[in-house]
Amino acid sequence: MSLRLFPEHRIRSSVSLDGVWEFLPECDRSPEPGQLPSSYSRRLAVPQVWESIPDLKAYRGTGWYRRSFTLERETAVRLVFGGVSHTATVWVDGQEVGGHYDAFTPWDLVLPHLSAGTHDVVVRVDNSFGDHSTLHIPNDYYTFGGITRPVELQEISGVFIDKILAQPVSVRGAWKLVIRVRISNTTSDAVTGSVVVTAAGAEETVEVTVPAGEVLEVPLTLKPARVKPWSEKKPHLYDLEAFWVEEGEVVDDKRDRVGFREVKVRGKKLLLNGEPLHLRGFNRHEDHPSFGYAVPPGQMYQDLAIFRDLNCNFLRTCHYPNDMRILDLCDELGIYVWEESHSRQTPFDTPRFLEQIRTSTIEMVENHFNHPSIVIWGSLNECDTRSQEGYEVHKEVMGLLKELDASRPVTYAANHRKQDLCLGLVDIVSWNLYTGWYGDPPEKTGEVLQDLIKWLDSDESKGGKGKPVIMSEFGGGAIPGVRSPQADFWSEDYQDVLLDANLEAYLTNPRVVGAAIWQFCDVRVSREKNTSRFNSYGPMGRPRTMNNKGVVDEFRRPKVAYDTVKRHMAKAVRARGRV
Ligand code: ADA
Repeated sequence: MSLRLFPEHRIRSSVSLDGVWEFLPECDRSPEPGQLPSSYSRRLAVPQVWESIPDLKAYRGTGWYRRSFTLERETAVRLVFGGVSHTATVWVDGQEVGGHYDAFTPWDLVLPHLSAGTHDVVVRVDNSFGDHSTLHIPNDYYTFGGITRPVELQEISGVFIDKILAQPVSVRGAWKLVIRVRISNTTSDAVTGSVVVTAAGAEETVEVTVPAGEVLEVPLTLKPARVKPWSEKKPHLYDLEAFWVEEGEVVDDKRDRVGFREVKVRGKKLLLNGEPLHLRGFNRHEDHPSFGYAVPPGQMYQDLAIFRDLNCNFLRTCHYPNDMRILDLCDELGIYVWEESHSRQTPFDTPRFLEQIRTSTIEMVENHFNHPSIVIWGSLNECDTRSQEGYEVHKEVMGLLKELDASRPVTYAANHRKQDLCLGLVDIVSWNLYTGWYGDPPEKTGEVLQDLIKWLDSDESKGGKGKPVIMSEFGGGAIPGVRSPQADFWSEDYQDVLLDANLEAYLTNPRVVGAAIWQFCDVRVSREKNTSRFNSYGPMGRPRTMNNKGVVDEFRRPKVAYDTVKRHMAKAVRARGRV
């Protein structure tokens, strides 16, 4: 298994460190203070969550992982972690070499000189709550523990290609790729070489000198003769390859994939390649009873096959950046994605919040930039949009998203309706409305929406006048198997009534360009209550300590509302089309 659904390197040696590692949860035994474990009590799969082990189902604390690897020659190496939940510290051969916070973005460690022979890597993982963690908090999804996404060991040359960022731009019907290649020089000398980039039959070469110990960003533009655009109906992908050449020898490479498409907001519409988009789908947590959020690709594929069976084309990655492999699948299958950095009703008044939300946001955009399926960036789900302090944080994070990527519209999912002070900061207004669940009966859905749209368009001062609107969350709880002829709360029958009314109103309103049901599947939630003043989460409103608002249960078994969703989505496809 690797970090992507395709090999990212032909030249660079890259091996998977997935498999069974030695494991020591501190509920078994703690190492001596300041020492690495002298022995390990268990073994655990990577990637996996430790909650998959029967006596660790609710373990919240620290776990130590260890394995060795062998190098045939002295070389620089790069350890790449797809995701560790939620705080990692890494030692190689007993030396601390780095770490990372937050489960949902990839990160890497570069070790400039390792000798030939066998080396030892130890990873301490912590999924506890506390001041050290402002994004992973008691919440309406579970914070699992473990090395939860793939790990790769790469042998790199002294100078290597760190990233390729490629933005497709259409100019009078022709396409170009505006590219930035980041070359990292880990040596103590300046190095001169050539960057060669190819895609869709076009090629460009630039000669550069990378200063010692620095990362150089090399801009270049490719102008392919002819390409087929990317869209839901025709998701054409092209290989993008970058090579680093020194004295005529290709010493490093990096591959990605691109799709030629442009996303724009024009008035009240969201356009893909100039055509109006209508987004229809779900909020999907990365969660499964057997894997936690270490969901394997086969399960990702089943989930998207269910989206397709339900005539859906839209995935909101609530509430954090997703595994790059599901984004690869969305690229291949033509599923549109709203990806967001990690936050849900997150208090802003904690010491490390801004630092941690900035890192989650930067790492999301810089690692997922090239995915054509991502059409919207988001963050700050249901955070404080009613105070000046909250406005300042929204201004910073929405501004950061725009600074990192001016090519995609930005938004946040809001729940403060007419008290929202931040709508001027976004390109798309997104509302989480739970008509039929948190207030008002289902039959009031259309009325509540019309009243909000009227308020929004009433004057510029609201900040959202004339902007596209997405219904980013709506739905209700249904405990699997609970039936009720009178459609009582928590029955599958009531969820069916509620979604029928919500979908009828939201999918047919021309002012609404997208609708994401809350939520795809039932998911595990925290046992702990959140006691901050900005997050109202508590497990007592969550039967089974699950969020039961899925249209399928946690094992992806359909509930009664499944066929109602399918019918409404099919009607929307007929009425509003597909791009
Ligand atoms: C909010 C929140 C979701 C989920 C939902 C619910 O809209 O954004 O994460 O908690 O409520 O199920 O109540």
